[in-house]
Amino acid sequence: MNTASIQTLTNKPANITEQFYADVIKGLQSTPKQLSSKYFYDAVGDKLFQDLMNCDEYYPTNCELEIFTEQTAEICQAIMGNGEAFDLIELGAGNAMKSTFLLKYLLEQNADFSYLPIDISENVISYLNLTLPVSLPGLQVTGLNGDYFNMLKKAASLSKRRKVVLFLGSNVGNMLVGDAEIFCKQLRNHLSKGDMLLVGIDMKKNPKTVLAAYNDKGGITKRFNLNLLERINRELGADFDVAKFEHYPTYDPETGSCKSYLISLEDQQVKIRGKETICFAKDEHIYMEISQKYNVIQTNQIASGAGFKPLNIFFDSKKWFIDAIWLAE
Ligand code: AVI
Repeated sequence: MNTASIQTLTNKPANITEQFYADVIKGLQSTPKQLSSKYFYDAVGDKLFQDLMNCDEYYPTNCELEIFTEQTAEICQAIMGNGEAFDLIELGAGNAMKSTFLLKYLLEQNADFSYLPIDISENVISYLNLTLPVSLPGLQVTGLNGDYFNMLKKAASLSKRRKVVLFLGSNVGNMLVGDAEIFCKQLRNHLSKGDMLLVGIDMKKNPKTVLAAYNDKGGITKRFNLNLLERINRELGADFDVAKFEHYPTYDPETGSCKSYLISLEDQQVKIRGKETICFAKDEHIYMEISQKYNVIQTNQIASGAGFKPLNIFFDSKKWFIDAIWLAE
């Protein structure tokens, strides 16, 4: 039996907690107040996001899963190109549930490739290192623990093979449109001509469907947002009373912008590390997250603007979600 080759390369910023503290203070001292959704994902947040992906209203995961299970061969043919060896790099790999369908098919086809999952969470990379050898014997895995662009540089230094980057799950939607454009340009700058990006993007659709996904009846999204306040309590010694904040999701069908806020239910003060005092007025909001929705024309424009040629688009059966393949020009 083949065994997977595993390697983990760590590049953790020296003081993650201090960066978290600085970002939180800066965000809560801004007008309007804001917190970065990248901090949603501690151990509790990871678990809540898993629950969210399994809840009825949160459709993006199932839509993308349908694309990956129903169109595996077509996607793999597109990324294999002329059969030249390649590195399959996944940004924010998580549990690699969707990419596992591709990995399995590529192994069955004897494709010459390595899998390099990149994740900011050391837990995630350890989890992949533990589970992938069991589920996919023979897979060459090099887990890269760190931020996307530093780890892409690392990947480029490890091999000169063609790169195929996966950026799934509509993570690009968690950026403002302008930031997504800049991000795609930066991504292109870390790639070479002929490399590919396979990107999952959530489409504009009936506004009620979108809003329900970010306002599930079981209250998981609410807890997911409030968990960031609890994380600030846990890790930065703050005294948020989460019962005094309400989850408020919005969706604007004109712009495709779906935003989540927490609303202060009363005038209140919160202390962080016993030294910073943040004052909230009743009904004041904290901007928590954007989950931007697009149409195909917009996504093609982002691709061309960033130096990619849109090659293929794979839709789910409802046409609610796409996985697009862009070729670096
Ligand atoms: C990770 N990201 C694509 C999710 C989304 O849909 O924006 C995060 C999320 N936030 C609330 N629900 C899910």
